Amino acid sequence: MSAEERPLVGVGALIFKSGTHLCLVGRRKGSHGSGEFALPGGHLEHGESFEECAAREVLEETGLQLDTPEYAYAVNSVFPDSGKHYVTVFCRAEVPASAQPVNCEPDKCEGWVWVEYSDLKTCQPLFLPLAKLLDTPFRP
Ligand code: 8DG
Ligand code: MG
Ligand code: MG
Repeated sequence: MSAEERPLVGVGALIFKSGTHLCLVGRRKGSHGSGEFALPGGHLEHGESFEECAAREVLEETGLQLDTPEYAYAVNSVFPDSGKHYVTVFCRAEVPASAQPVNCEPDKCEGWVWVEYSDLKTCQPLFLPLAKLLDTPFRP
């Protein structure tokens, strides 16, 4: 196995509207999993903590500032089509109920919507790491 084939680390952000279990999801565009619903997130960069990565990706993708993202859960995914292997670390954070997400990267996402965590299964098709998270015991 070459270094390129080794698993990559992805970070997904569970952003909850304060005092609710509404979290932010969007349909992916222009990359693997195009058309699938995923959380804001991206690759962990060299030297970054999970929480720093979550805050950076969320700011880049939604314009929202996360005060204190916290580790929530991790899943292991091998994408059947591409063979890509990701370890995904999910971090959670709350934003004020008045927070307005912006679709800052419209080439990568069709737009952000608030969905009740327990209804995320109805956002089909789901990006594999998110589908895996919903099958774990994690609950907000
Ligand atoms: P980057 O490559 O600039 O770091 O990030 P990006 O441009 O935001 O790419 P991305 O496709 O959103 O994220 C990079 C990879 O992270 C993605 O191909 C697979 C992995 N990833 C997970 N879980 C999640 C998730 O929940 N959301 C997102 N957006 N990516 C995830 O493993
Ligand atoms: Mg992303
Ligand atoms: Mg990104």
